[in-house]
Amino acid sequence: MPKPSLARQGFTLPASEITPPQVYAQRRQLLKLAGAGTALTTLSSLGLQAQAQGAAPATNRLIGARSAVPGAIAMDKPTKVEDATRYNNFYEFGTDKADPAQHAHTLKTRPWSVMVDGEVAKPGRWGLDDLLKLAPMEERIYRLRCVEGWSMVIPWVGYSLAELIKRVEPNSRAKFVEFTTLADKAQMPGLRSGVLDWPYVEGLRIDEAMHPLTLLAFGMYGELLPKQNGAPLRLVVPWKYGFKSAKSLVRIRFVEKQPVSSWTQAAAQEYGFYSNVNPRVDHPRWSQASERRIGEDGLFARKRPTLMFNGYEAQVGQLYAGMDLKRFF
Ligand SMILES: Nc1nc2c(c(=O)[nH]1)N[C@H]1C(S)=C(S)[C@@H](COP(=O)(O)O)O[C@H]1N2
Ligand SMILES: [Mo]
Repeated sequence: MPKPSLARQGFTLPASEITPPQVYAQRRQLLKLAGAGTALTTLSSLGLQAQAQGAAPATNRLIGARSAVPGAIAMDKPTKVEDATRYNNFYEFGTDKADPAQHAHTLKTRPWSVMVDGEVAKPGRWGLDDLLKLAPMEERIYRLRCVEGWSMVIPWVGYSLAELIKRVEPNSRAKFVEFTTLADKAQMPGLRSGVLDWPYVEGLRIDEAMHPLTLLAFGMYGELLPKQNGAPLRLVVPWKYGFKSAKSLVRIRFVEKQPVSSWTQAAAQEYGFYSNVNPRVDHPRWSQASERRIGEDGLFARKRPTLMFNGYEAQVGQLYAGMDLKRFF
């Protein structure tokens, strides 16, 4: 194979803008070795060229620096990546846990953009590449507790949603944030079912959305998000039941009135707006006092006590001071 020129390998591209420093350094090292005539693959350099042209990167790597946000690194053992990518809730691809891994390959994640609008000084449409370089990528190891009674521990890669919110300058009428996710029948076979009103909509109070633990995630386990986990970007709100963590976001809207989430719309008695993880407020049809950690103790064991605010009480308890959490469930 002829040796490509340095320029063709991407040396002249300003890749440091979109690539985390460690990865960038590793790529440069690879490129040097390739230039020196070794048999190393040029996948990395092809990736740089593809990214510069706005196409999908040839590498899935997405590395984040360990987050310094208080509470961002759970000490629990991370769930096996095989479990986190094969046991999913993503109803747009079917309601069985195995459906998303099987069907989400039809999701087209590029080109992708997110409309950020409503009560802000700077509304606009954000392209995925601009979002990827908006703030430094961090690794956050969060517990995720599904309302169904199971939990996982996932090393996400992303940055605080607050980074984006600050840039669009919400005005004084922006009391809540509404999140809307993709609903495209051509890509999502689950939309044929009426289990929810599509698109999937979720909401947060503005102070919840601004909390540093509220994550805009682009990756997990050191790679871009798998489609079944909500590629190319999703919300992760670790102290709330998993359904608040909306996948494959297409719109973030700042509003004055409390949004109606898809789950509240479907069953208001069962899924309130707040949806904070709370072992003392049972779901009308089952207890929320304990949970089964996926990958532990056999499939039907439910032995871990569920923690108030999923274990994030020290960080987020103040947001709900004085509120009756049985009423605002
Ligand atoms: N768009 C969309 N987002 C969604 C869902 C969904 O069905 N559609 N399911 C939610 C639920 S109930 C949970 S528990 C988490 C699961 O995320 P994971 O599959 O990455 O673990 O995604 C949430 N986000
Ligand atoms: Mo869930």
